[in-house]
Amino acid sequence: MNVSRRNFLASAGALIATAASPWSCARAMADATALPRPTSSQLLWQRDELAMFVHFGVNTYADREWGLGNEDPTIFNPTALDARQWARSAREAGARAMILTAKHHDGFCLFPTKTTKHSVESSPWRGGKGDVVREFADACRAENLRVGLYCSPWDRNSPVYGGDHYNDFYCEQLTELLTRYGEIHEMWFDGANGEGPSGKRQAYDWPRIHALVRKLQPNAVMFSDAGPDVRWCGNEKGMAGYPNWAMVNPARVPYPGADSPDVSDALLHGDSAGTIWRPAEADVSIRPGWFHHATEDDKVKSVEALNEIWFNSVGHNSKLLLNVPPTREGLFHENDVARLHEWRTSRDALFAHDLAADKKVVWKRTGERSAVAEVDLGKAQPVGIVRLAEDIEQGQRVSRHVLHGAMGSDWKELAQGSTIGACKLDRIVSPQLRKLRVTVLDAIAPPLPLRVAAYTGSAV
Ligand code: FUL
Repeated sequence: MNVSRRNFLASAGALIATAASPWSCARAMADATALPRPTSSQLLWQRDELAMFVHFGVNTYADREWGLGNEDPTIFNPTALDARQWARSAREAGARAMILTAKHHDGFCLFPTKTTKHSVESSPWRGGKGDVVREFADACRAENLRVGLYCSPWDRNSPVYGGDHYNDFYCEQLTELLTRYGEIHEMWFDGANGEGPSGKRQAYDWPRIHALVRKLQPNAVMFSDAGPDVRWCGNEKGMAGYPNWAMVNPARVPYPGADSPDVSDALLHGDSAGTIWRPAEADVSIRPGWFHHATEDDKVKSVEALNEIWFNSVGHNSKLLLNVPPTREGLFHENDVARLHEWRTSRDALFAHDLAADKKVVWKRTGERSAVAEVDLGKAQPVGIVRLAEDIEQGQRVSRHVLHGAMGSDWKELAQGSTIGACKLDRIVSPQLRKLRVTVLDAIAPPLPLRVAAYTGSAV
């Protein structure tokens, strides 16, 4: 098994802590007209902020994280599957998209397929006539969520895996998934890659796979460690790096299956000099595992832990993909549903009222790559969270900034930072404040007016 990604995952936590200094020296000024910019699909994707991940399949019944590929398909038998319950919980938690594991590494397909018998058709569920992907897609649309699908390139069941025909087999599965279920917003390509049943590893034909997705679903974004549209944030803790640029240097982030050098820095931080817009997606499970295990029912992450993840993912210019795994019944567990509700209530309280919403942000360029934004909140009040945003449609520019607050003319430093991008959240400790000032100290292209929001930030 290729363990390179696994080893990398293990070390990712440490890497976050020792990330390159955010104050590292400024790059040469970029040509603003040549700055990478997001496509409309990437913009839509990022503005969702939160998507829900759903890991479900034979692993749910075998009580495993990685199936071996030889699981008996008859073990798949949800007694009360209700995709609408998943979608409702996701929407109520504030998610705007949901991604299902249509096929995990074990090769079992949650949809009927011409490519293999290793699917729901060979299970007793709905008499072998069921289609989880169909129920999932319908439920997402009913709850106003965008639909995303995960189809593992690594397949431990397929007899053709590791040979010339696997790319045909995989492209046929993708064609089924991308032509039957309406508009797909995100296609998720996992980075884990090991041997199939023949003992061989597979060389994936990524150019062919990407061209197929583009042809069948031109508005979908494709995720993998290396994109092409959305990159992995470099760990499975939901913690984006900081600084975090939406741009990358494509030569530094190889596609899944390729033997990768140490790509941690490139994934965690992106690259201020990168030539491609490829923002980071931060994935994490609400429980220790990606699949449901009854032994983890009391290990659902706390509201505090989820908020910490929020500040380090969405608050670090990333999108958050939070996994909630259905049980053997085919339902989100009541503990997870309750926690999602509590978390939503907490976030609503934290971000209830933007104290700067109707206030003018006075913006002044102070140099080629520096500027100041100042906002008067009208009266002294407690401020616990400041949210900054660049107009990323014009590219990401700010590389160093500092936040000050004042009651009158006595400015106190509240926070320092590097990148801003689509969203930078700072939790600040201050007595009451009347004014906020953001000083852009450096940027890779002339900085553009920032959006500034301020919240009392008291959680319930
Ligand atoms: C990893 C996989 O190996 C896990 O099982 C899970 O699907 C996670 C999201 O990605 O690479």
